[in-house]
Amino acid sequence: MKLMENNALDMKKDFVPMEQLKTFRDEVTRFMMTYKFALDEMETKIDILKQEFQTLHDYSPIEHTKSRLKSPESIVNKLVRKNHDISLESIKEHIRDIAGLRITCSFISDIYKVSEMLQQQSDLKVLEMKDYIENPKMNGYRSLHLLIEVPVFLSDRTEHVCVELQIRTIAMDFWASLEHKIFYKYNQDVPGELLGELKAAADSASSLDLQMERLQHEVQAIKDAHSSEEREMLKTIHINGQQFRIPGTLLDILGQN
Ligand code: 0O2
Repeated sequence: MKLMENNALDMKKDFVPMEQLKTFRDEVTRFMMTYKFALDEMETKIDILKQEFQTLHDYSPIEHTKSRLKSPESIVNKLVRKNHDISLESIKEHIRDIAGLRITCSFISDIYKVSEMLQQQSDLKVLEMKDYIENPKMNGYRSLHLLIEVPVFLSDRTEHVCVELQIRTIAMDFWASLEHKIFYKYNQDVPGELLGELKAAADSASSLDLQMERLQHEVQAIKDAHSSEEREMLKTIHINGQQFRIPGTLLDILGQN
């Protein structure tokens, strides 16, 4: 079992020197820290987008975010499952979802808006994109997955760290968390009848998303019509060389129209 390239712990020995253990612990801590920093950076980016949208448009395409670092136990389990070496190099190369960030949006169009905004950021590199909304999984799972490389600037070097981003609607998220729980409850051997019900629930969630999207467009169209009506009702007047936009009805009352 290879734990580290240069400081491999010899598991066959009865005892491992304390110094070697400490060095290993420090290396693992340093390694995991870069993933935490990458997550912090991504969360800040998302928060900026959220605040900017909220301020400028009185609305945000991002409902909420949730981040997690994969536990060392699941990292090792995944390496074993995939038949890879157990070393920091191997983890870096093969486990690309150590840092995970989930963004929940209200509408499907918001998912693509958020993905687009992140892809335009020059310091981020999209390594892979899986669109399970266009192409849902057989079980009904839908979500947009992006694998993003984030530069993390440390005191003595820059690390390029992978973050797995899952962007989904509230309905998609509701379904995925329930499906995940059921999967684990049945130890991954879910009865066929339940799988059928889950697929039907995924279809309902998908219809709900489409219906909400249509409603949102209708509400937006009404809002746009209102604001253009309001704009039309405003009249321009000039006082002391300055231009003012005043409601026409107010000017009527003042006898200025
Ligand atoms: P966890 O505990 O959420 O991290 P990979 O296994 O990551 O190397 P894969 O399977 O091609 O490669 O990755 P993919 O398709 O991008 O999916 C990775 C993650 O998406 C999963 O991580 C889940 O979080 C989520 N996911 C994918 N398919 C499903 C699904 O059918 N149901 C649910 N509920 N979630 C799904 P992990 O590592 O499986 O788990």
